Amino acid sequence: PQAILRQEYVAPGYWVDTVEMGFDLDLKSTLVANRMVMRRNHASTEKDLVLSGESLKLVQLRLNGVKLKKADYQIDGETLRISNAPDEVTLEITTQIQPSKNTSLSGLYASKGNLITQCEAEGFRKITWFPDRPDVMAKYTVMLRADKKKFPVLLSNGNLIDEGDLDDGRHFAKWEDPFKKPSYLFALVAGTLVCQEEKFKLKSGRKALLQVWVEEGNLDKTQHAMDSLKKSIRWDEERFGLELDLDRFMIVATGDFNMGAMENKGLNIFNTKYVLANSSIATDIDYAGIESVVGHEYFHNWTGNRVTCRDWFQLSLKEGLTVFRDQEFSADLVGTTTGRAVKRIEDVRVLRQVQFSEDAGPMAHPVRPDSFVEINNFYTVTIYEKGAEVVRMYYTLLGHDGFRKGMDLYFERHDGQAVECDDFRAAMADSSGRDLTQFERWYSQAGTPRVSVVTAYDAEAQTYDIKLTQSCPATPGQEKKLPFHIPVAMGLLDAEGKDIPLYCDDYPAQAGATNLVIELTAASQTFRFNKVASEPVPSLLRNFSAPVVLDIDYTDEELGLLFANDSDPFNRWEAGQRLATRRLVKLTKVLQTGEELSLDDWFINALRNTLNDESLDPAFRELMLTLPSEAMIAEAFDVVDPQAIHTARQFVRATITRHLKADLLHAYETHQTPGKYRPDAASMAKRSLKNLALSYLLEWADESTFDLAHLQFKEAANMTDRLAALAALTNFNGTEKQQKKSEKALRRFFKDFKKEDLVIDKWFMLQATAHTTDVEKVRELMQHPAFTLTNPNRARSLVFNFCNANPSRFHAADGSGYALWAELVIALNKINPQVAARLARSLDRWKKYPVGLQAHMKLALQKVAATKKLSKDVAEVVSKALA
Ligand code: BAL
Ligand code: ZN
Repeated sequence: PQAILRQEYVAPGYWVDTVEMGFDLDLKSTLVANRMVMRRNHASTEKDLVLSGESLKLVQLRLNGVKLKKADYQIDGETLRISNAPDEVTLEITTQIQPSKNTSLSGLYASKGNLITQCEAEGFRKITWFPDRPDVMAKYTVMLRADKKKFPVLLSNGNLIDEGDLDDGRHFAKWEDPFKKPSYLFALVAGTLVCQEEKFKLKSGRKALLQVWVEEGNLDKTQHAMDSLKKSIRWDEERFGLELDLDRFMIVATGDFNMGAMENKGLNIFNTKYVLANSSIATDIDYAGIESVVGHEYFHNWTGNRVTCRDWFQLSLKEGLTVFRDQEFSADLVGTTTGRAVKRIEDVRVLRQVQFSEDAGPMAHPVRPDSFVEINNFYTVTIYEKGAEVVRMYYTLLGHDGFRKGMDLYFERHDGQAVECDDFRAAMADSSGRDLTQFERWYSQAGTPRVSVVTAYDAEAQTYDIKLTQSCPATPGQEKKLPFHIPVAMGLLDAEGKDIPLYCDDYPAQAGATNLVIELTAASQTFRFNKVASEPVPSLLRNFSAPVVLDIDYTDEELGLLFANDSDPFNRWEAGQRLATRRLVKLTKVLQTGEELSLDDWFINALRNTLNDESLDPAFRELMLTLPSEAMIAEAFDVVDPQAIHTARQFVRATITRHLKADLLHAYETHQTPGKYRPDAASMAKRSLKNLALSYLLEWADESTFDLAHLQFKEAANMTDRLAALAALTNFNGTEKQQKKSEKALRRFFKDFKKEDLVIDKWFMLQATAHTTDVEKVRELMQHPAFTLTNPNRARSLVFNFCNANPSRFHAADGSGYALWAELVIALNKINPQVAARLARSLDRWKKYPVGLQAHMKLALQKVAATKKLSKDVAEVVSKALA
């Protein structure tokens, strides 16, 4: 398939001022009438009127009132072209579509008898012929007509301006969106739904109607989403001075959704996973996820909707910025310093594990890509999470107020426009008076930069030099990289672990500060610190101030000092991760030579001290005690041995438990949360430490710990505790009798929650990620009546989790995991190309494995590549992997 290039952007030949749509809705066949008032864009080199369409039956086409004959236009694949059209055009198009046959979940599709749309990025063209590109912004009026019994609720963007009954049991609703928008923000929902609603007073005094729409029977699960929405509205007013611009804001939940949620103007459509919660079905992690996704979609109303992207290469303009905003929202809601750090650590873990890996593989691309075959493949962790890191670096460089000034200027300049990443950077530069020219490389160069550190202390002169040298590995299409502008937040610790005042030659204005942001802009730079009385321990990249790998040779003692004392909680955690990784890597290598494994007491004692340090937030202690994941450990190797990594990590976990059993039991017992379930930060923190302790306790098994988990499973008053106990039981390597009990618990869980799709997803997920689950077991689970590939959540719960989160089983030596993967990618390709392409990415890093596994993986990739009727989504992923 043809790649689309950023450099070949051409402005649209015609603008669309207004769109009037009429829908005669039906699951099997929906008629769509679309009347567009268009005018020539004299500034464009494109002289034709060009529309996009996909899977549409064209019923009629009229231009300025005259019906067009076949000879008056050309259809070539997905493009409809009218040459020699006048400057002012009213185009009327009627199309027929078949929602119930649309399994791609893009465009207009059916979900449990309801009709739902998903138009980002290019789904609107599956509804009508349209200049379906984000720089064409128009005002929409939408008339929805449908059978009143089957579709009692009819929703679209903006305000409801009319509704009523029609003949034959049908009814209508007319919606008008007062804001012009790109077609990807169009939405409609029709069906049987109920809502929780509330009037909410905005800062200006205006009242907005807030609604959360769900299937009948789910109204007891909407309160948290509603609360999150109100918090989001308040936060954007307070932090960024941005108010909701609509009189009505709706959220609709559907169980059939490709993504997490979608920010359609005034009518957000969500995956049920990010709406439905109550204590019996949702875990603390679900509660936090809902809060952040509700925030994310709401924040898009300004960063994405009011100011949108000129083209899809600029996707990170809205996504990176909005992720940064939702991260800050969640952090502000917790409020405390360690609470913020916990959130930061969780975000960085995802970045490192998933984005760094993407950046090192065949799909590596810059935050602003230069080409794509299928834009849906570019809703990536690079665009989102690395994009958010890029925005965070402005924040670090310009400070809280400086960043806000930049945001204000961005909206002042670009409200109502479709713009580029460069425009955002210009707003940040112009508002602060800073030269951010070099900063552009964060958008144009792919790959994770490495910063290496060499230090030199001169006791006589009392100077301390930190030499930073940056490099960035080659990525597909980019051999050589130029230096990045890297903010390095840092401090220096004395022998007691206290921050010392900093006197850096390059930053005289900040003399005496204990925390400084030094800026690395050259390939190599030395920063001199004066008045340093004794050799310090450097704490660099505090709060993870840039998305880079920091290569620094610490001794265990230095890491121990940082782990116990660093005033920056992120770097405290980081020191612990370095200590653990060092040991895990060594043990993995020892395993490969067949020598005996051992773990030093010094490390175990450092963990013991942290576990028992009651002055520390339990959520922070949970993070400090959690070992790097198997995927993270794999990143430390050129050639990955998933089995050895798994065994090494299990050995460390079991050894920690053997030594810290009493401490873990104490933590377990003293962090209970009796009484009513509360999803507040303090209670969540307790549960996280308690359940971590439980999972450790079951690593060094005996009757009492098994019974502890079993009792927790049976008596849990909330899903967080129930699922944690069930996970511990499922992974427990015990006697036959105990295993029978664990299996019974799994069956019980299924029976108790069989009506709750989101809980059944968890049931599949637990088994998909269990150490005991091999390929055969996954095949068996796929035969379960509750399993289906057509529902993305269900497919992800079993298949994606097995392929991506159970490495030691997925990478079975006989290649059976890859054979299963190929079958499933091919099966999903027919059903839902977007979801198939996501699964296809599980083999991205195949060249990192031993040659024996590589051979199996290559065969599996080739099998997928050779499949007939391969979607361009999957074709792009596997062809890049094989390149
Ligand atoms: N725009 C797609 C879903 C999201 O990022 O909010
Ligand atoms: Zn987004």
